[in-house]
Amino acid sequence: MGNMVNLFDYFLSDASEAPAIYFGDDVLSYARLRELTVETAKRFVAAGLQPGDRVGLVLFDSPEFIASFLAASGLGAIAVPINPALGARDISFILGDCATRGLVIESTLVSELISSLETLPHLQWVMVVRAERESVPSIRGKTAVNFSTARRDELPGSFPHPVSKDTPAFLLYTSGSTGQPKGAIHAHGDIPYTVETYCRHVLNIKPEDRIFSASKLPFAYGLGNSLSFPLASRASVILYPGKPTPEAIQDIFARYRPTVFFGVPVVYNALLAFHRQGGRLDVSSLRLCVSAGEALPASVSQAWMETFGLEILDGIGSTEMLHIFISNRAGQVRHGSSGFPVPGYEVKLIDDEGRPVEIGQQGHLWVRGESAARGYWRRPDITARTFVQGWVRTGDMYRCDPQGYYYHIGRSDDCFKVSGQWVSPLEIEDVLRRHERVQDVAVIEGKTEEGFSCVKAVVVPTGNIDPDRLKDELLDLAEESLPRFKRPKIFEFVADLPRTPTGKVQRFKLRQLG
Ligand code: 3UK
Repeated sequence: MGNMVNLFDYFLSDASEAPAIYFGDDVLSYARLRELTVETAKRFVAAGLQPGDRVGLVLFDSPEFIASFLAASGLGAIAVPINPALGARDISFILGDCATRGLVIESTLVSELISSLETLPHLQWVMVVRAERESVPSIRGKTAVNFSTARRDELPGSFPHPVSKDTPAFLLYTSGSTGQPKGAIHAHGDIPYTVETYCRHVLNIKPEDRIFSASKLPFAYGLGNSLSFPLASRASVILYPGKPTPEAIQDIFARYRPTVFFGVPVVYNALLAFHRQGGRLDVSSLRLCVSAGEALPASVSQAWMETFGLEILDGIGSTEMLHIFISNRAGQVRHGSSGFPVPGYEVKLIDDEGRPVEIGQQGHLWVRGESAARGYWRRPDITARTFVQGWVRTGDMYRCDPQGYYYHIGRSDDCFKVSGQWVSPLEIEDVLRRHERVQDVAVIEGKTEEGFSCVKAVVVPTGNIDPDRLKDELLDLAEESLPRFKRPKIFEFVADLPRTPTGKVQRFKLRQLG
C-alpha cells in the first residue's frame, strides 16, 4: 500500500497559476482547481464520506465535476460518474447497484429524481450544485444541502489517502450494446497508464495545448480527453456543459481556439453537413482531431481531410480498457482503419476455437494492458466472461492487414452470414452512405420471404424522397460495388436510428423491431 501517488496528487501537486479549465467566462488556474478540490473534499468529510464509499456524480462537464472526482479519490473513496442525460430509472439503478452513500447532482436535474432517490437505502446525503441561493429541495430520509454553502470539516491527517495502483478509484457504468448497465472498476494506476501510453505516444500533448471534447466527462472517452490528458500534461481543457451541436462547437472553436478536438463519428458527420450548408467552422487553431466510439467511415475521414485539410485519428477504446489501445498516428492515417496497437497494449485476433487467425483473416479481438478494469462491480459472472486470463474480450471482430493496420469488421453479434458467407454491416453502410440523399444508415440481418438470411438496410433519408426511386438508386449503387450476397434485399426508411448516449448505433434494437 501507499507505493503509488493518489490521483489527487498525480494531478494537483504542482498547483501553478497556469490555466487548467476554461468554463464559460471563467478561467481556473491549477492553483484554483486544487483549492476547489480541497474545499470539495472538506464538504465530503463533513458529510461523513469514508475510504471505499461510493459517491455518485450526476454533473454536467464543469469544474465541479473534476473537483468532486478528485476529492473523492483524495479521500480514498470511489467516484461514480453518471451520464446526466440518462433518465431517472437508469440513474437510480446505477446508484442502487453500487450502493452510493453520497450524491453530487446538478440542481436542474434533482427535482425529477427525488422520489427515486428516496427509495435508495444506502444513500445518506445529496449535494446540489448550481442551486439558486438556498433553494434545495428536501428529500425524505436524506440530508440534502447546497454544494456551495455545505459545511466543511478539516481533512484527515492522512490526506491524500495512501493507495496502491490497484486501489479502486472510480466505477464507469457501461451497458455495452445490450443489457443492464454494469460498473467497470478502475483503480488509481489506470489513468496514469493511459497517460503514459495513448496520450504520450499518440497525442503528445504540451502545456500550450487547449483541448476540447464533444464527448462528456462521465464516459471513459470523455474522462480521458477532458480530465486525464489535459491535467496530466499541464495543458488546459475547455468544458462545455451543454449539448455539443454544430452551432455550439462552432462557437467554441471561434472563442477558445482549441488545438486538439475529440469527437465521435456522428459529430464529425454533423459538422461536415453543417459546413456544407454554409455554417462557417473555423478550424484554424486545431493541430489534431480524434475520433472513437465507433468506426469512423472512410468517407467521413476523407471528406474531413478534403474540407479542412486535417487528419482525423480514429482509434478504438473501451470502458473496460479505460481509453484507446489501437490507434492511427499523425501522418500515417489509413482511412477506414483503426490504426495499429498503442505501445503498452497487446492485442490478438482469434477464431471461435481460440486459435490465432492468419494475417488478413477476421477474428475476435482480445486486448491486454495495465489500464484494464479489475472486473465489474459485484458481477462475478460477466466479469469471468469478459476478463479471461489477463486478457479482455472486446466483443469486436477485426482483421489485420500485412502492414499491421487493424480494420473493424463489426461487433461479434452484429455480424451475420448470408449464403454461408460473413457479412459486415459497416462495409455495406459505407457504400450506401455515398448516396447524397442518405443521411444515415444501419445494416442488419433481415429475412427473405423464404426465411433465408439477407441484408436489410435501415435508411434515414435527407429531406422528402420518393422511397421507390431511392431504393432503386441504392440498389444500383450496391450493384456497382458489392458482391451479390452483400446487396440489400430489404429497405426500410426511418426518421432516426436508435443510438446509445455515446452515439453508437444500436443495431440490436433495429433487429428487435423486426
Ligand atoms: C466500439 C469502436 C470501431 C467497439 C471508448 C475511446 O467507445 C468507447 O468505449 P465503450 O465502452 O465502447 C467500446 C466499444 O465501442 N468502438 C470504440 N471505438 C471504436 N469500434 N472503431 C473505433 N474507433 O465495439 C468497442 O468494443 O462505450 C472509446 C476511449 C474510451 C472508450 N471507452
